Amino acid sequence: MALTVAGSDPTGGAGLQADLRTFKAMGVHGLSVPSVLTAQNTKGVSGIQEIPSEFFTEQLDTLLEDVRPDALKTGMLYSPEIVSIIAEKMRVYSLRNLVIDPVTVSSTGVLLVQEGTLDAIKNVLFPYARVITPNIYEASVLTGLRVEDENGMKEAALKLRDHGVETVIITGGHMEKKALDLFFDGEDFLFLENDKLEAEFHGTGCVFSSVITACLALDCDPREAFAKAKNFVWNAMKSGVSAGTGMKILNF
Ligand code: PXL
Repeated sequence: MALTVAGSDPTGGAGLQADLRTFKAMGVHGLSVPSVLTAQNTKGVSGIQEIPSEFFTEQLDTLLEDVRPDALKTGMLYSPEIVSIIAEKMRVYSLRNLVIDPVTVSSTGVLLVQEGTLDAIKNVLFPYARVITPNIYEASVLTGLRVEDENGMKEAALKLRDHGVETVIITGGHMEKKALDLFFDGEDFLFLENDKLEAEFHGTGCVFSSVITACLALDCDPREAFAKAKNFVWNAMKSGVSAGTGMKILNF
């Protein structure tokens, strides 16, 4: 069983709905706790409504008192308060196999976090993480480095791992020309590359981190999970569909 703590995306292309679809495709039962709701379509996000923190806490406590996930992931968290609550529950329920996708902006450029949220994720939640999956933009914001090429990715991975994270995966799908992802577990740097696909896609980061979470729930190691996720997302992008008139969503 895998748990996603993430934002709702009504299109199903990203967020909690995409995470649950991915868990299902990986053969893992999906648990879910929404942290925030969005109003959006394939063209963009028009509104954000946070879940009140008391009710967010109640959702987590009620679930976790009874059900134990084998792995969990976080997606859009929105506020520093929500981040602290998750860190506390990691401790109280001795949860393991946490994957953090430090969601910052939507594919259309809308800011998906309140001020201070990314710092809270870095300082309060990273120490509990088995795997983190920032893209190059998020890696830049988190480290203060300009992450634009292979060397920048390596430097950022080293710096990010210092926050107590076991494995850092930086996704480079937003780089020019190639889609290059970096895995770093403190010992080996491992790059995986694919050709870049032309269309604009929504939800690639969510699906990527969900495959990793499902793999960890199934007892794979992070390196195996990385290769699986890269392949899964590539295939799902190649058969991507247009649900509306905006960005394509992954199909799997
Ligand atoms: O892709 C990042 C993301 C994550 N979670 C939610 C989103 C988005 C992008 O729009 O809406 C809920």
